[in-house]
Amino acid sequence: MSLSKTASILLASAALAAGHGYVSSIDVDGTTYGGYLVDTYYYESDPPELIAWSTTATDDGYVSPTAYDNSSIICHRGSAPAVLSAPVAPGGSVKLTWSTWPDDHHGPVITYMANCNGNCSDVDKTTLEFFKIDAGGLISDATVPGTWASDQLIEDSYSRTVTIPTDIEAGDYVLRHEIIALHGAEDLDGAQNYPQCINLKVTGSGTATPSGTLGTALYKDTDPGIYVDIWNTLSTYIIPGPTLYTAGSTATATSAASTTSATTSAGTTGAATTSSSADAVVTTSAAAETTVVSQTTLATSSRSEPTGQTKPNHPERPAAGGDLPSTSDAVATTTATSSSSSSTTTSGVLSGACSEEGYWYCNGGTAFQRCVNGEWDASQGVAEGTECTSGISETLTISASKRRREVAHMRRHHIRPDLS
Ligand SMILES: [Cu+2]
Repeated sequence: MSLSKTASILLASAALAAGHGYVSSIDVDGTTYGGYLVDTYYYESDPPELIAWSTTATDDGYVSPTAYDNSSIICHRGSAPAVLSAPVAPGGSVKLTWSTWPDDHHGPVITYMANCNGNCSDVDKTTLEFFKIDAGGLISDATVPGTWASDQLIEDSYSRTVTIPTDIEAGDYVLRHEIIALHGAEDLDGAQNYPQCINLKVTGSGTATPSGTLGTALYKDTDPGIYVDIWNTLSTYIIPGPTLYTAGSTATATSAASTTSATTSAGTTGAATTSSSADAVVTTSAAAETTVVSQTTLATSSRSEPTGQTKPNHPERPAAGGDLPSTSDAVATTTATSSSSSSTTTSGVLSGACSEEGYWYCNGGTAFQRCVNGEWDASQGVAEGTECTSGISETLTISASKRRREVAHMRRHHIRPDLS
């Protein structure tokens, strides 16, 4: 690498350092623990023992969707297990407080747990299987780009409090907490993941063993909650990752394969049920979801990122005026409220078993379904003014109409905040 390029990267890193944040303290059932202060501890020869995992992300940077199949996505770049664990009772609370968070980095805040099946301090992170215990997404879209869980986190003094499921079995767990910034996510691979991990020792006499998903299988760059244009009004935002685990559900490691998504039965009934399931997704990912999706077989593209250690360029905003491919007004503008969907989803809807987990089915350009837990989920209409490319494929492609794209283009120029 040339000297000048090295210098410019160093400058970029320095400029960034103030921008983002990390989890700087954690309250577990009332006891406060220090976070891994990456901008301090990384440079110390003898950093303190913590419940928080270390990372090498001294740039306060993120993990790009191009590294979703890389171990960097598990607990951030260069992460290593924490030595300590915080005891917590089932039903207990964990409050994660970030050092700071930029208010223009809107997006969901998601928390998972994974059983270490032994001491977490020497666990192989690539074996951890995560189940989602908390998720906040789009809270209100009254004003583009919307009010997001990240905004709520800022409001709550840069913190979010999550509850440990009341029924999980005792043992050592990694808690994986993450903000996903979507301010550039209208471009493929424009989302930014900021994962953080801590160790917990769950006490009690629970018996549930939720099935989980490997960190490297949590997301795909084309997920509708990852590749999404928040600079257009969204009727629905689908929080990425496997389904929320709720205590008392029957989704255990042994039964997950035979359970089905709670929304599957809505598949043939058209608009009314479709929109209600979409609403459930907008608020939280909670109510209707009772199963844990096992996605360990998700296809991943054959990328060859070396280690994810290199910080990607920081495209906080795409270059102004650049013409975008027709698919970029995209995927997550999916909505069930389009007037056309009510009449078209009644025919051609797939139901029952499917074999290609995670694949999408576009029905006649106007509605789509996904293969979830081995079954086709409910049909949803595409947003007004858009259409999907018919057929079954790994990627759902939704093209915007000419008119819609012009509106989006204007927003890109005039409404975007100037981001650092
Ligand atoms: Cu940023």
